[in-house]
This record gives sequence, structure tokens and C-alpha cells, in this order.
Amino acid sequence: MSVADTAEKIKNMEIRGAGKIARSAAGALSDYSAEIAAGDIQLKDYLQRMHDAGDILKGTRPTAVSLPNAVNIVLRGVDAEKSVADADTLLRKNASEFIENSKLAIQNIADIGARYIKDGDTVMTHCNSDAAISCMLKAHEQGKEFEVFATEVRPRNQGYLTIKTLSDAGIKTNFIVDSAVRYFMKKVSLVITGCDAVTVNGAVINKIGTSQIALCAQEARVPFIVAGETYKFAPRTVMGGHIDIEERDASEIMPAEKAALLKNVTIRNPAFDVTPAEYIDYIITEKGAIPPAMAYLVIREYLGWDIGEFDTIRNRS
Ligand code: RI2
Repeated sequence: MSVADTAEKIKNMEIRGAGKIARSAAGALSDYSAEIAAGDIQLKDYLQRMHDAGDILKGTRPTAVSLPNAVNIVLRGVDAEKSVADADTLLRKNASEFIENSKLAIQNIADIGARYIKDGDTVMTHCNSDAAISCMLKAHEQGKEFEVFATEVRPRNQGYLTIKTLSDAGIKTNFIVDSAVRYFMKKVSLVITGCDAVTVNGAVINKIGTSQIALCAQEARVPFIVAGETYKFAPRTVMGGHIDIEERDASEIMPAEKAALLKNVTIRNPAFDVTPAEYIDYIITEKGAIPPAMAYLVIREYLGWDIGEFDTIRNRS
């Protein structure tokens, strides 16, 4: 798919989920590289166009760190190549490795996460996370008997995708509105969510509503675990950078004609919130379950200092 089409689909959430947007950005950069490298192009122009394409993709949704991390991983080392052919080969190798590794990561997370689910458990989840759902599907495959409470996830209703997947797999699932979380928490033995970003202090940024679920879980002494690949950790936060919380269009909440009748109302639509580390028991990554306080080590060991998120100034003359 072209970079422009991919960017548009990520923006309008036809492609959504932190992992999927990262893989589709990697795929779009790979296709674009193959296309322009096949033409008559100078190395300098090739690099400029690839970085510009990366910037377009990074600019589509601001919160999920998987997206800039994926773009930076795909572009890693490309500026040092001496020919367009070599740069294109490296870029496409980076992209296919990233896509492959990110799929393998989900399988590892599933294996680890499934161990937290026991016979007789009631698991609550929020939004639609491949990483979190993979843990439930794996536990089900292993023959464990448990049921799930899944939230609706206003305003985009990603909860429907979750209950469809769980129901198709044969997992007994309860569908609840977002505001029913505390009411049902006393029946829940474990909460599992995904994540869009993890900061160096172990805070998790995930779909709006996650932090109040974590608060309810803590009040009820219910373990709260997060499933997330290492490329969702945010290197920029080591250097004092912040994660911007995306605020989406008000029309997702109320049709514009209806909103226009309300003269003194501002409709706010933040897509994500921040759950502090103290509400999180474990983050399940493909490298193992870590306490959130270990986020720095994940950034250092698995993303490396050369990922590019530290240094946005590109040195290409
Ligand atoms: P996976 C989603 O964001 C949700 O917040 C979900 O928890 C997170 O991405 C991770 O999803 P959105 O794109 O990568 O629905 O685990 O705004 O699939």
C-alpha cells in the first residue's frame, strides 16, 4: 500500500491498534523504497524522500510509540549506505525483520501471559489489543476455563472487535459499558490490557478509560497486567520527552449537527490516558514479564540508544 493511503487509513483508524499501525508503516516504507529505488534517483534524493515518508507516517497518530519506533527501526543504518541499491536492500530487510519480529513477539507474549490465567478466573479487558487478546486465546487453547468481561470502549467501540474474536474462539464473554467496570470488578480475578506506549518511569499509556479500570482493580485488590511488545516502550522519555495524548474529533462522540445546538458545550475526546506504574503489577513483553519499574532496562537493552528517538536532528547533507 502507498505511504499516502497507509497514512490516511492510520489517521482515520481503518488501520488501528499500536502493533498493526507499526507493521503497516513498516510495510508502506518498504514498498515505497522498492518503488523509488527502481527509478532513476540519486542517493541524496532517495534518502530525503524516505525520511519524508517516515515523517508523514509518524505524524498520523501522536500517541502510540510503536509508530515512530517502527519507522526509526526501518530507517536504521540506511543513511550510511553508499548507493541507492544498498540503501533499499537494507531498508527492506529492516522492514521485513521488524514485521516478522513483531508477530513473533505476540506469540511469546501469549505464551507468557497465558500463565497468569487460571481455571475459574474472570478476566477483564479494555479496548482491542492483539497482545492482550493473544494471552486469553492461548490460555483457552491450553484448555483453561475462564470467562471475560470486555468493555464497550466509547466512542469507537473497539470492544465489539474484542468480543467477536473471543466469542468466535469459544470463550464465554460478558460485554459491558465502560461505566460498569467498578460494578463488576468484584467478580474479576485479573485485568489484562494492551498498551500504546510505556514511559521510562513505567507508566502505561493506553485507551482512554484504562487508568480508571486500574484504579478500580487496585481498590478491589485485583492484579492488573499489561501486554506490550518492547517496541512500545518510549526511548524519548529517557531524555525528558513526553508522550502526546491524541485528542480526536468531537464528531466521534456526537454528530456535528447535534453538537451545534449546544452553545455552551465543548466536547472533549482524548483517545488515551496514563496509568501510573504503581497501579500495574507486570508488563508482559516478548522478553518476559517485568515490573513497570524496569522500563528503563527494556529501553536500554532492547531498543538501544541508536533508535533515533533521542536525536530527531537528521544529519544528511
Ligand atoms: P495492540 C489501541 O489503540 C488500544 O489502545 C490497544 O490497547 C492498543 O492500541 C494496543 O493494541 P487504538 O488504535 O498493539 O484503538 O496490542 O486507538 O493490538
